[in-house]
Amino acid sequence: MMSHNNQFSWRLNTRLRITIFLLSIFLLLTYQIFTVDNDDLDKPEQWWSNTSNSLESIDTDITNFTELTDVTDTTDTNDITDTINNNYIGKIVEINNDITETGKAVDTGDLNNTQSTNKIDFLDVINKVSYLPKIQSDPINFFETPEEKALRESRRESVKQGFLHAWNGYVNYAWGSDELLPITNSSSNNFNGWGATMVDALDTMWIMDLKDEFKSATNYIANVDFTWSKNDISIFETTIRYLGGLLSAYELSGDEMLLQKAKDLGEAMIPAFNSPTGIPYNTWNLTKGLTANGYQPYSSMGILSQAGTLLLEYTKLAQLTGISSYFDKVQLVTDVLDKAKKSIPGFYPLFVSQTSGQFINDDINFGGMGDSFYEYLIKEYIYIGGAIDQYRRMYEESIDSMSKYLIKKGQVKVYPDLLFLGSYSHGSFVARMEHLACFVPGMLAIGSKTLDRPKDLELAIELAETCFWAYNSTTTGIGPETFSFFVKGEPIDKNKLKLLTTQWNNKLLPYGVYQMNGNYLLRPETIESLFILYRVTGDKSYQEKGWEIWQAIETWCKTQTAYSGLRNVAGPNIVQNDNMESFFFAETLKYLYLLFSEPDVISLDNYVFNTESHPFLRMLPNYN
Ligand code: DMJ
Repeated sequence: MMSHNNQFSWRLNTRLRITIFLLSIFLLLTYQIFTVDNDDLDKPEQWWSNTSNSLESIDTDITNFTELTDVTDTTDTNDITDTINNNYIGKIVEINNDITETGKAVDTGDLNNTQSTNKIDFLDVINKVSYLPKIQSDPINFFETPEEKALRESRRESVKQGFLHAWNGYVNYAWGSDELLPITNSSSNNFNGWGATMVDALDTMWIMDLKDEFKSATNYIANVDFTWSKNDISIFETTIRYLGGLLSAYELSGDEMLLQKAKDLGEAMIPAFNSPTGIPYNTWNLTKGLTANGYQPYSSMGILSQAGTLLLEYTKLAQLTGISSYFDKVQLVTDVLDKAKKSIPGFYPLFVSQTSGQFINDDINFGGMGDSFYEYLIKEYIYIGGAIDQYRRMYEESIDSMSKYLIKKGQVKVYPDLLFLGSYSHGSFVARMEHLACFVPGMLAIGSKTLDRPKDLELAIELAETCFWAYNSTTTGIGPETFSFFVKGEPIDKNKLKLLTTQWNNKLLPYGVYQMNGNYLLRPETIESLFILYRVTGDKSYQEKGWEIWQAIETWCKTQTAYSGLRNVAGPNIVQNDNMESFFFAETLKYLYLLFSEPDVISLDNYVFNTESHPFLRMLPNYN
């Protein structure tokens, strides 16, 4: 036992440590808030490049209104469709037992209690696949003159060269690691060190006809063991980046090794679904999870987007392997979320208990933690050719509520009708929009065509305008991670307004915005929506917008060896963050490349993209 004196000095010590810690945070924040740097605007900088001003360099006179949040956070393949569908239809069999066995070491309660009563049979799903209305605009709308064609192709080539620049940086300095740190030319391993960039980039390389690069990557991947993990892995990130990447690269190339790896990985993650309700744990240790002693995941609080964004990947795995229980796992998650109590129809709160299957809070967001759950409702419906009506119903309810409660006009002088997508917390509207939410216009557009909801397309076009406007309203031409806006009719404090107007005029903040998190993580969402709207409407102005964004990325994010995210998208001194997410290869560059490709390259009428932009072939009716 600890003596009284020891206890006392231990407490004193702890208090002293806490005081020192709080004092350092206070000093650091004071330093950030009161220091201003006026370097020139010419080129991006590395935030640590000058140790004496590294902190102030991310601050400008917008500091008072800017959150300083950390950065933590062709081949024509159409003919492959039939081959794949024909190959696997015969193999659909029930082997549920094998799969639940794997997770038996984990104490997860009585799973039978929560199994869906009206279990949907995967064979039945396959038999009910039907043709859905076309998503892409009539080919005639894509007509171009020879000059327009030449321009488009030169832009596409520019994106391809950008990809090669980034890829070569990865090959030279980070080969085999998850991601390249593009300024220090070192690497990071936040995704279990399986080579996240390599897997995420595979299908983009195939689409760009970079077959040599594709081959060297698959040679490496052939020796990666996807069945173990050093630490806990994120089930969501592993599914969307690795599993999605392997599956789509397999569908495009037909390389059986990739399907085998996808199966290894998909199977290895199955125990994470063995919670009392079937809602997967957010993180899982593949190795410890299989030991006899079992493994206790640290969180019993499921995150909506993480639980709901495994649907496409596991349904595709079921289709390609013939193991229908992969589908059962994810269908059960949908059923639990569908049945859980909600205060507003179609609004699914961000946290859900894996034990009770009920929602924990009432926060609603189409940005972080909510986003891809909604995206997958309509995408699963499209992928399975409308075979399960539940997905249409859930999606339509959500979009109706989103349109009713979360869309507001802002106070942007030159665009008085600009619409913003906010969120909902504790019963009130939150006037804050996220870059992540800029996938919504694309989602609305595909939903509008599929389900004949013309109003959704109008909203999609307006919201895409807002997302592009946010890019266009900063000194770099790149949009912020999040921003808080004034809602139409809301009074603005006169003193604040004076200061804000100066910042708005200098593009330090977008007009009508009073606070922003100026990080840019090389995110794709705005470009994704521009690409989808181009394919849905044939309107070439989306290509112009995408090109402007690509030029801004070239100017501000390019480094000697690759591309880097930014710590601020506005200000006199732009600072790079030495990070290149694997989704830059999977999504940002792919969507840009496709925006400048012929419309039948990865047509939205044949493919559905997973949330990491990995194209999956849609199921076709009567293929057996
Ligand atoms: C990607 O990993 C996926 O698009 C995910 O759904 C959301 N965030 C990133 C890209 O920003």
